Amino acid sequence: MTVLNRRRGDAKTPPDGQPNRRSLRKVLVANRGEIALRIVRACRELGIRSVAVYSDADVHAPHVREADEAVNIGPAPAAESYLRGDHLIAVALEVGADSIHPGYGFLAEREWFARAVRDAGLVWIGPPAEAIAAMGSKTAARTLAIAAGTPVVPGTTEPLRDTAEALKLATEFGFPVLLKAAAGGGGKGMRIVREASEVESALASAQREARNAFGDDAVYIEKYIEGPRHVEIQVLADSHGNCVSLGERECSIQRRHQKMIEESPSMAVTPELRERMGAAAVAAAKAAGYVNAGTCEFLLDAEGNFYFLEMNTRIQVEHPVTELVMGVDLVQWQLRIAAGEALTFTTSPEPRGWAIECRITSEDPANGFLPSTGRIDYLHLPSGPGVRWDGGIENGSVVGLSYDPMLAKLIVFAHTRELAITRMERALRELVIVGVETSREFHLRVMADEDYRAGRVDIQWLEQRLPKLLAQRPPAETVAAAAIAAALLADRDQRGRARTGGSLSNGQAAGANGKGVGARAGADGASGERSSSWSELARREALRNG
Ligand code: MV4
Repeated sequence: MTVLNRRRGDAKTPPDGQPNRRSLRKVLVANRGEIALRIVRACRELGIRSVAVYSDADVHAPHVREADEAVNIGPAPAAESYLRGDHLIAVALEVGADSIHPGYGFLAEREWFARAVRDAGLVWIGPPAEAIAAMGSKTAARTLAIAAGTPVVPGTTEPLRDTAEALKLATEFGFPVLLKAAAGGGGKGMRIVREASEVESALASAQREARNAFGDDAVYIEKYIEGPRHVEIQVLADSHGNCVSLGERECSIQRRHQKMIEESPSMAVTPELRERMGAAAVAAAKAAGYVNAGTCEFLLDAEGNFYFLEMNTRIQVEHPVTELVMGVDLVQWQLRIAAGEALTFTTSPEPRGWAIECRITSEDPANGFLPSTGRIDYLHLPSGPGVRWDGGIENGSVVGLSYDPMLAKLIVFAHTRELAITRMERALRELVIVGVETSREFHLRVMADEDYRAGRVDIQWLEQRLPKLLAQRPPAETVAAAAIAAALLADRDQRGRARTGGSLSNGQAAGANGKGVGARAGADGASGERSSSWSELARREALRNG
């Protein structure tokens, strides 16, 4: 294509020898939702222009409004919009962007995209394509880690040839073993094997699943580690050879390989262990020629042994907990590193205080975490001391099924873990989302759980605990709030304004402090007349149902 208005960054080196950060002038943000907004905000703080892209489903999305410019990139399905790398590069060149930030998901860890961005003369705000490729193959990543002296789970670095070889190795490592897809991630193509008789069928099904999911049936074998925690180490590496670790994140609270709650630091990590895990992560990153922000995932067993699993070559969803306890803006650093700046610190900071993140998703925990859709009819965000909201929704946002159900992240920061939990409970109570089911109530129950409060968690904890968590009766306030939500929507429907579609039936478990909704409705409504009758209706409805 013909490239018009193409502007390159000056990339001048000022007298102090530091490349000028203004060598990034305009960033195309190749993502949506909360992370797109997070990147737009970092750009604004650094004086860099931002260009949002949006599908037809995201015309009114906050990231579109907050960016300096925005370009429509096609229909709602990601395959026809956010995943069209060739088109995104063409758009970047057309609008005179000098760089692309991929966020997480979508194209963030596609080697070919990182390469194509670079080949188009644009700056890729992420690690080199070669590092993405090296870490993309789990067996190649293991080979790198071993060479770097980073501990890995006992196992192979070559794909299994056949059942006989698998049997021989399983016997050598001892059952149980885990078969894993070399191209894997997210648990696909993974099989636990507890005895010799299961090896043949487990290998066949792991290979079949790997071929279907990744177009590559290579499967390797590891000793299965029982009941570990998932602890990951954040690293930042610049293009001048500096690489630092930024402490750990405890990510054990997950369901079906989807993290739900993360925190930093981890209860299970002592300063001495942090230093060793940090050094191991930095060694693995250096072996991969890593530059920019990245994360090494480890399993940490009950005896304090840690094993490298894989490296995520992107900014991660849960990066804010690290930002809060380390006092480092990771997304700003991604931009500054891509602009050629050197890190201004070369030793790891000590974590200060405690941070917890809850992922607010449009899923219904009471209904098998079924994705919920609808219009956000009412949104009230928590605030006050130590509260951060990284969100991609607002009043009126329509939540569909085209994208990931994560709507936002609620992150809190406090002096101690106990105070952080209390603060998270307080913030979750302030949060009101009416129109779609969300994970809010689920998070409140975890915060109240005695195992969670004691820090007694591992990667199996949540799935084992779910029946107990879900069996609880909803607190009275939730029932009252559901009544209020129903009343608010009924009132609006009655007035024939802002038709709410299917959200009336959806609004049921929208919950929060019932009194609060009623009181706030008065301040939020467009006219005094309407809002006073809202709160009146809501109050009567709550009294009737309570
Ligand atoms: C393991 C493991 C136990 N032993 N490897 C899951 C996805 C992929 N990232 C690696 N995974 C695991 N690898 C050995 N040798 C347990 C898991 C695992 C897991 C890891 C991290 C977070 C959640 C998990 C849930 C189930 C299994």
